[in-house]
Amino acid sequence: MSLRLIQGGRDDASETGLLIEGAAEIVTMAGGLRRGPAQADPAVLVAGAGAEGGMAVASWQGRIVAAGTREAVEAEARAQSLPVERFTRFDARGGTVTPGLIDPHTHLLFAGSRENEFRLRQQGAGYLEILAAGGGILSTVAATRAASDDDLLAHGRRWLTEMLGHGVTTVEAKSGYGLDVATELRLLEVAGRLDEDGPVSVVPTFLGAHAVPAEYRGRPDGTEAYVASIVDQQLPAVAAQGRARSCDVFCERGVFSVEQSRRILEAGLLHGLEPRLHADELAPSGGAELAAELGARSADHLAAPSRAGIAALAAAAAGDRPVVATLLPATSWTLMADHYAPARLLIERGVPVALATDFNPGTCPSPNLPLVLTVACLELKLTAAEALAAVTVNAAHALGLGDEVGSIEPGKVADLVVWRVPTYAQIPYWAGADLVAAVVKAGRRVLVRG
Ligand code: IZC
Ligand code: ZN
Repeated sequence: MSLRLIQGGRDDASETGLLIEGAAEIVTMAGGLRRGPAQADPAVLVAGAGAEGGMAVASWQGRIVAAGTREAVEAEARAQSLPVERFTRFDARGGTVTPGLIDPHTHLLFAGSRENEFRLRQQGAGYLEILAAGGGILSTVAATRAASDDDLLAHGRRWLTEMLGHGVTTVEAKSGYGLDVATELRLLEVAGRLDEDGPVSVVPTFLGAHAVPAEYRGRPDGTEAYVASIVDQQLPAVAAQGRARSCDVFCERGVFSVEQSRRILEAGLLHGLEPRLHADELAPSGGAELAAELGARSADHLAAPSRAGIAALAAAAAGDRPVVATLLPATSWTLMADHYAPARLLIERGVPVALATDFNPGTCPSPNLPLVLTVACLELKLTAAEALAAVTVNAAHALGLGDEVGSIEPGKVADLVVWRVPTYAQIPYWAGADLVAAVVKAGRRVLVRG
């Protein structure tokens, strides 16, 4: 492939100032969290007739200075006494510039693969049936426990590089394939090291409550005993380590109950970890209701929420601490589900919607976030603008990073993608295509198509 990965690029002084020019459109996503009708507002700047130099974005020392016509952006930089003549220039060649994409729900770190389940599902096997038989998450846990830190780091680098190639500059990464103190800590440590290495930002989440591990399963009180071990052993160790920002639970009938999930998430809160949930992925399980009750940052999946769950999220959205509904339609697609998350209803009820890959070896073996946009448009009936808001500004809010990333506004981190299409509406349209011309991370070009 002809993409050039510029590793590091950190001490290139010429990139202290960067001016991207010649864009046909700049999707700024300015204006904060999107909900209701605003989900469809990309706050786009379009080159009018006679805008010589097209549309431009400038950044200085990693932060956005201005976006607009090239003339206006240069004038703003000068007004701030910045040496705009010495800025590195990058020609967007009539393409589209968006904020760097944010993937707010992945299980980035694991070992092995599960193509056998792919086949079993074609033959009609259900997700929880495969798990109960010791497959699914449990097979990945066995492989992950056996992997070395170096294996996990190499795996993480491989997939982060691929995500970057699809325009992704920030990725949430859950633990959850260790299910014991030592391996959960290892996974969070590897996620933290990948973040330090860059260029993609990695946000670690603790997911000890992903499944009940094999060693607890034979016991009559196995699930309760495992929940106690999360609360008494895993959470204190995770908090002491300091890598994870939030605590997640797979709250689903047949996995962890609402009551068990509440206990774990409340214990996490006491350790300073924000709650987020796998909610109602397979069946209405009270996950959406619990997310609203706890004021979670996000309720994820929601492929099968109850009416009461949707009402609870709508009520939270009307308040000052909305729960972001992070939908994962590529998972429903992989599971060959007959129902998808009620995205239109959520938007109608004012619930902010984000989208993520759910990248994992079982239910979404794809790291391609733009492809998720395509599935969201076709199956969730989102518009291109709604879908793009869902992987930029709303995804940033789902991770608690809304003040830093997710939009092109003065002062925010300059995470940008230059796309080889003249309008954002083509991003979900060219399904599975390789559309990225360049990626900028904190004002530095980290990927450029040669
Ligand atoms: O490995 O199956 N749903 N967790 C909850 C997953 C899917 C990932 C997996
Ligand atoms: Zn997940």
